[in-house]
Amino acid sequence: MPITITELRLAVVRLPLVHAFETSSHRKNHLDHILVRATATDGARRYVGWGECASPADPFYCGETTGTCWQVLTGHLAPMILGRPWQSTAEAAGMTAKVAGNNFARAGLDMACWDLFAQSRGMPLARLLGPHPAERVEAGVSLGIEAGVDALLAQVDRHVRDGYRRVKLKIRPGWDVEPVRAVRHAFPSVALQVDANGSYPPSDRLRLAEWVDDHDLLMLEQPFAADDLVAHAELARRIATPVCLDEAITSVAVLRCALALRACAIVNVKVSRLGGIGPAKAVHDACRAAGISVWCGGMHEFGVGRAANLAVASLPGFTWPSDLSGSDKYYRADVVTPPIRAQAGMVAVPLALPGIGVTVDEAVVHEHTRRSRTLRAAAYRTEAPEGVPR
Ligand code: OSB
Ligand code: MG
Repeated sequence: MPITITELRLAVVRLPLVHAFETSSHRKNHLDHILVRATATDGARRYVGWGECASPADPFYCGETTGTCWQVLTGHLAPMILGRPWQSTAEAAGMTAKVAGNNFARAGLDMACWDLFAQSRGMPLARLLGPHPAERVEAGVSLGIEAGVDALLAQVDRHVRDGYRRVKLKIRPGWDVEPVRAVRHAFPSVALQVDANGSYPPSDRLRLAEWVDDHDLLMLEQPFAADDLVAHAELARRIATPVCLDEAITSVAVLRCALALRACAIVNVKVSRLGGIGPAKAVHDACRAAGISVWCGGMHEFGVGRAANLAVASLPGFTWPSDLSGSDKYYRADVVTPPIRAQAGMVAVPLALPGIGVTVDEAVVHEHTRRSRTLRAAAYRTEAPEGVPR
């Protein structure tokens, strides 16, 4: 029976970070993500599905921000889907297909649709995606830029002691070979990789080629700007360390360009960056067909987005360790129960419940909500006013 979304409740939820996170472009002490709560019916039963827009607040990772996601969700995506029945997640995605770009905004709604659909089928999301989901995914930590090498070594030490076996370091010009050498020296057996978030100019490729191969790195992620596939291809020819693309891969079509140019050997699959679970699975499938390995990246998701990431990461092409950590690496209190935790460097895929497989604690959501709005199908023009519920 078709599913119709009757109400969408959007909330900007702020969670403080346990430890400030700095990348090549910005430093953060808290994150504002938009939670999407979709109420739907299939005629017989009522469902509540959840999604998360994990957009950074500032347009440094990509062009989107929390503000643009809010605008696009409330002004465009929500009106396109509210009150209109759909039979499949592809049909639901098709309803908003004429919106160009805005993948983070789209991902929040797409995730909620997959949650609703999986619940209506009585299936955990991971099982809906593939017949043989992995029961657990290899975890990993992504460590930000620290004030100095000693502070970074302390962070690596803490997480290795917690059981994480794979560590990703953020690098940028001026913070690269020295911290990487120090971490490799202190942790000779840790699986190590680096992520530059596009911070190197293409003219730095000879300098990069001089040091990257000397530290037994699993991969070098996105050294150059998102749209500079040629620079990545030229570097990939010069170094033995595999080049991985993150920001660059925004669709299956761009992935095909990257593969045609041999710009990468590995792809970081992110549900948020790709615009949802459907496109993330499509990129996984295309990589698998092309013999390219993938792994699951993240955007510091709260429990909702993290659960969806875990379901996607249970697909068979995810062969490298992920950026999925226990939520306690980021947040003191998360918005879902049971809390997502890493054990001995692995995170369990939620497989016990239908849908995304975690329960949202609405009291916690409410407590941390900065702004909210409810949009309804039947009375769209008389939607609830915007406000902070308190
Ligand atoms: O480039 O992978 C990235 C976080 C925010 C923005 C970009 C990135 C990241 C991470 C963190 O590396 C991954 C995570 O722990 O969720
Ligand atoms: Mg990255």
